[in-house]
Amino acid sequence: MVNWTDGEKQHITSLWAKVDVTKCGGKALGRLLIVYPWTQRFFTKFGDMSNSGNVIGNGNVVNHGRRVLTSFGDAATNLDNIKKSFASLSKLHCKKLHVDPKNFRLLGDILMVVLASHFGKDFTPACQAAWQKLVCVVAHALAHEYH
Ligand code: HEG
Repeated sequence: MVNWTDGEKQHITSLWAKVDVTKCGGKALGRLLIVYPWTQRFFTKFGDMSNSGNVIGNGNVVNHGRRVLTSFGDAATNLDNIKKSFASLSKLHCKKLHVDPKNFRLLGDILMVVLASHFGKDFTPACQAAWQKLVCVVAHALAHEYH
């Protein structure tokens, strides 16, 4: 079980309260698909993603990005129960979607870049540290039910 200090909890919940899940979720998934193009293979039904403009403007990417970041937010608001709350999603990504769990870490690191560019100087080093821990814990929880 992961331990969170009061300071970490504070950094995570106060930033999360300001996150726009549509804007940041769409950007994070869009950037994942551009920066690591092999991730597009999971989303062939999203349509044309032949260049970065098509990915960023793609409504399916924005919708799914919002869904993913909203789900990620369940971790931010439920820090002491992350593994349990992601158990069924972990099974889904393993057994049905066949997503390589390395991709969870990649998405987490991309989310960090998106948050940094969105919040600028408000994304202090201490806040970054708390969020880096969170993205790692989420990636770990999502990989937990893999076999
Ligand atoms: Mg996943 C579906 C959450 C990373 C590929 N993802 C979903 C769903 C959620 C979710 C909530 C909908 C589940 C449902 O329909 O019941 N995903 C989620 C989180 C994270 C993540 C929280 C990481 C933080 N997903 C992720 C990554 C990939 C991926 C990195 C692939 C590179 N997810 C994926 C696919 C689907 C979902 C292919 C199904 C999309 C669909 O068919 O609608």
